[in-house]
Amino acid sequence: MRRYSAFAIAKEALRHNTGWQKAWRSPAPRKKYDVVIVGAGGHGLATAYHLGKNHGITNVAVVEKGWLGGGNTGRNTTIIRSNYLQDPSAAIYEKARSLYETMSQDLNYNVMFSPRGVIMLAQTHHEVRGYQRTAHANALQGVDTRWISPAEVKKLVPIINLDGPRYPVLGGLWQARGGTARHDAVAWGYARACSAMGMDIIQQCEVTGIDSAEGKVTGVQTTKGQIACDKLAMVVAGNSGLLAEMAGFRLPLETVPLQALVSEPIKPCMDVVVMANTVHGYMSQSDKGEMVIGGGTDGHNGYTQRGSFHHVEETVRALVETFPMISRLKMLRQWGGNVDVTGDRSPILSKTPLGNCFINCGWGTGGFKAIPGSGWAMAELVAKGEPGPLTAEFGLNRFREGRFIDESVAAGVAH
Ligand code: FAD
Ligand code: PYC
Repeated sequence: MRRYSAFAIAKEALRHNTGWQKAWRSPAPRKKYDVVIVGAGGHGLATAYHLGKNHGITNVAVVEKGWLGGGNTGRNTTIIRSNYLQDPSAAIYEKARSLYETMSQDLNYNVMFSPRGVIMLAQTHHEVRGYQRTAHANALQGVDTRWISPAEVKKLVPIINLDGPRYPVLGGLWQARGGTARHDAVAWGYARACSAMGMDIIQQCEVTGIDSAEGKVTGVQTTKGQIACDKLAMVVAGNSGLLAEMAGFRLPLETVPLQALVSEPIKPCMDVVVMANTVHGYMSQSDKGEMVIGGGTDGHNGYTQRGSFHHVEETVRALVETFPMISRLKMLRQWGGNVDVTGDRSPILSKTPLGNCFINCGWGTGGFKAIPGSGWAMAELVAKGEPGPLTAEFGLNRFREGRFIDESVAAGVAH
């Protein structure tokens, strides 16, 4: 792989950009791989990357039914934070956040990580107590967050209205090192690095069946033919239930639409991310100037990668009290994804009833921020066949044993 650098840009400028290579190869599938990963979203690609980088396993195929990053990874609102309540969550999300800090250098690809800070507003007394508790938990976990007063909120977000008649701002949970990153670039950067390690990323290749014998996976049936493998990792977010059904087991999650929208671009007016969870809305400003806005999940199951229009209206209506200026903005575009939500709002990184088959899912409305940590942890699980420190608590068995990791508040987005 040719490195991207200032020198490479200058050299290409002199020869009219004729020397750039494709960022990744698009090979036909081989007959067999050591590991097949289903799903070329951020989590699948990060798993492949860390299999190669941390464990030296490069005979890997990442099989994608559409185009890489075309699932939730390319549809999310890119908020990165690690201010969760429970210790296992703080560990994996903080690992991820710290990996985001060096991701552009590690991948030699600019993922535009912008640690601009994230505030979760407290707009009820219940939320004040909840976020103060999270701040204490985070202090013990080594996660850098703190409770801030309404005056500090106003200083960070001059456009905010603190004195809404229904939901005044009573303070907030502030994570200065949280922020955003360019979602497509995360997928593209991993894809390029995986391809350079010799891995095959096979797009337009849907897995339609799973072959097994004597309790073990032997391969997958795809729209590009049968592919044999020694190990299989399912990393398909909102399609996890469908893949599990092909493999003959069930998952404790449901798939629901989650939508977002952007306004027309305006001048810079807000340089932090604000989440207003009581009213189910959140907002940041993109580098292009659009206000990026999202809300809670739609109230029905769905696989269509779009949501219902009334939800857009409800989200904007909820935010207008706290951000009156958005009443003057036009919506530029709106889209939806399918998120996989578990009962305790925590992910599943787990062995499955099939011996050499592993699953990574259940990130729900909040998995973009987790991509590098999840890839790191999932690679360890697949390579060693047993959970490591970051995945130990996130197994499927927790639902049978009642060891839930309740993150219904820290998940941030209502579902
Ligand atoms: P995906 O990116 O969905 O990748 C799974 C891939 O599997 C897809 O590309 C799909 O095509 C492929 N696939 C499925 N079935 C098959 C098959 N049979 N064969 C082959 N391939 C298959 N998280 C945050 O942390 N911060 C946010 O601000 C945030 N905002 C969000 C806003 C919206 C509107 C949405 C929808 C989500 C948001 N999320 C956010 C959640 C986040 O996007 C997801 O948790 C994360 O992207 C999941 O990544 P993934 O790689 O697991 O899944
Ligand atoms: O998990 O922080 C999050 C989030 C914000 C918007 C959607 N998910």
